[in-house]
Amino acid sequence: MEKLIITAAITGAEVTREQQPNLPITPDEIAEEAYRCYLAGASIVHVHARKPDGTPTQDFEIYREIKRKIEAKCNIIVQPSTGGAVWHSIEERMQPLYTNPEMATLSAGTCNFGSDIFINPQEYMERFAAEMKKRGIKPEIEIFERGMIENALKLVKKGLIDLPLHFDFVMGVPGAIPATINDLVYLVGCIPEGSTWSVAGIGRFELPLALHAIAMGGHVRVGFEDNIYYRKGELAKSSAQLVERVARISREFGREVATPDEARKILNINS
Ligand code: KMH
Ligand code: ZN
Repeated sequence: MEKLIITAAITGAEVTREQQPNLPITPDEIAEEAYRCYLAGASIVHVHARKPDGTPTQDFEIYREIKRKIEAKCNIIVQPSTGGAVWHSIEERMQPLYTNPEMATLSAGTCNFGSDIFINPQEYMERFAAEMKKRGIKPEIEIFERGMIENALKLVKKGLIDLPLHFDFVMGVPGAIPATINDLVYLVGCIPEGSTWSVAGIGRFELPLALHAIAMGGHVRVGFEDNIYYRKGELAKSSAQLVERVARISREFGREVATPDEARKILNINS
């Protein structure tokens, strides 16, 4: 089986310090945690920027500083968010692309997001995709609902993204696709042959879905953006602790963990 790519989603836009005291917020904290996740076995770090007071921001300068600081420490793939927070404008959400990362997220449709709406109409998807294509950035297609796979295929037809695609199934967001094994198997069956995929299970679904992805030949995303607990009632010490557990289980299962350069090969990222 292909080596396992572990993505560490270390900050997100929603989690607060009140909920998770070890949440990295400043560029220094984010870079330090990205490095710890790299040492624990992550080959991609999914990043969201925050202002010093913890407010989510899509500010270009902050993303550039985060990227520079992570790259000074290790060769992990830096994957900024174009999703931002639900209230960010398209212009704000585009900003991290201007730092020319190797990879970035591209959410493939609109969905409920708790009591909010995560808005991704056709125009947004096309603008993100076109900018990524222009800059040679590998999109990670974020799938929160089944129909979003069709939206991604439409972008392929329009020549805005290229096969093979890499999908991330974000499962268990309240109001979007539930985090069941049946739903995961169904989604995997709906993507084009030759695609790669990872799964990000939200909250208590993170670990069971990760275990299934390891066995199914998919890849895994863990970290405070998706889940702040190590086990029921016990906060995780860090996202690196969550990465370390998945790496350990995968190796025990007989599936080695990919280095960043191996992940680049698997994902067809030419750097
Ligand atoms: N924070 C969510 C509204 C992404 O990073 O691309 C969107 C999100 C997806 O986290
Ligand atoms: Zn995100």
